[in-house]
Amino acid sequence: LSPEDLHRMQGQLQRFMYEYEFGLREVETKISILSDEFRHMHDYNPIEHVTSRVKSADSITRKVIRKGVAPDIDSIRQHIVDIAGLRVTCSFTQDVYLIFNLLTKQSDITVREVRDYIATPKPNGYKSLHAIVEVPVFLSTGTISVPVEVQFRTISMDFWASLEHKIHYKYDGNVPADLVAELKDAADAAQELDAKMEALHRELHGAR
Ligand code: 0O2
Repeated sequence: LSPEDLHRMQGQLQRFMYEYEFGLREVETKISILSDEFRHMHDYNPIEHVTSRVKSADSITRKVIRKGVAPDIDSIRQHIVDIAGLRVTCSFTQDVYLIFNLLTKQSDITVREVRDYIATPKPNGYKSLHAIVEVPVFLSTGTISVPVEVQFRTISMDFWASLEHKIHYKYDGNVPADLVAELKDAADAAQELDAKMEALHRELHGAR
């Protein structure tokens, strides 16, 4: 590769990553507006906290290899749809669906895919509502449509997932069977807690 080729590739890669960064900012703004509206104009904010990240080049490469995607920018753009990711943690399960609906019904949002791991949890106990949404980003060169993965979950689902992720990482994916079973028990306990807390919350709001 000539220095010019390298320079061109570097520019392409930089532009590629910025596009996801911009898409992420658009969706983040939408969630943050909803959060502020609930906080200031209603008596209750269903959004507890929001985190976001653009997948690292290292992590994109691992996923490209794992999924057998051709290593060129167009194929990666088409097949790796969680390069921009947002995690919205809500108070209760009903809030998860409320915020999901409020985001996905916005007229500039296109829903590309929904995976409801709350209705159908993964065998290990993982629960979350995932949506791949496409958002327009208005650049000087024209409008692009950027996919963003939004994960919606409750505090207890988030607590469970972050511990499970650490354990999964520590054992490099080969988690011992007894730990897997304990994690599944913990997921069931988290679900029970969610149901109890939500019932209390409904009572409180009913009383008002
Ligand atoms: P990271 O580091 O969070 O980005 P596919 O291979 O397409 O069937 P894919 O793309 O992994 O599945 O999609 P899926 O199953 O919807 O999961 C996407 C993301 O959800 C993961 O991203 C995790 O963030 C989260 N997730 C899914 N399953 C689990 C789980 O069992 N435990 C935990 N803790 N998180 C989970 P990445 O890319 O794996 O990782």
